[in-house]
Amino acid sequence: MNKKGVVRKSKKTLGNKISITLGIIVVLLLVWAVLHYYWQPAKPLAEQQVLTVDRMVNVEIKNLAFNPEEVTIKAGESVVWINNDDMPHSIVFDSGIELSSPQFVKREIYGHQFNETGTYSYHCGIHRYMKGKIIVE
Ligand SMILES: [Cu+2]
Repeated sequence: MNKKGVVRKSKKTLGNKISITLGIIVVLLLVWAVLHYYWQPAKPLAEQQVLTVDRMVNVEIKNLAFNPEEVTIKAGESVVWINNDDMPHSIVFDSGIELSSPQFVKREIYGHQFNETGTYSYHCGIHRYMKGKIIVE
């Protein structure tokens, strides 16, 4: 009787330990899932490209539009977008290559140096109807 009792008790304790361990694992997984979903570290803008100030053309983003919408520059020159809207925007080339900026908010800027000639159509990655064009001669 006694032995059976001891065995039963230890089984119960083992079961409790397993449940607690599983509980902790489930909680940790949930915490990880939430963090993984919400925590996306933004790449520092400065790290992406170093620009020269020989010639920079500014494009203001205001009222969900790029102004000026079309800009002509020479190869090697840069375009700097200045967000003056109360919402985030981004710069994404229509071609899907070469340029895809992170989202940047009011009073933040994003710059890109254009070294290759060509016509670069772009849009905002968030508001796809916002369109602009950079012509590099
Ligand atoms: Cu936008």
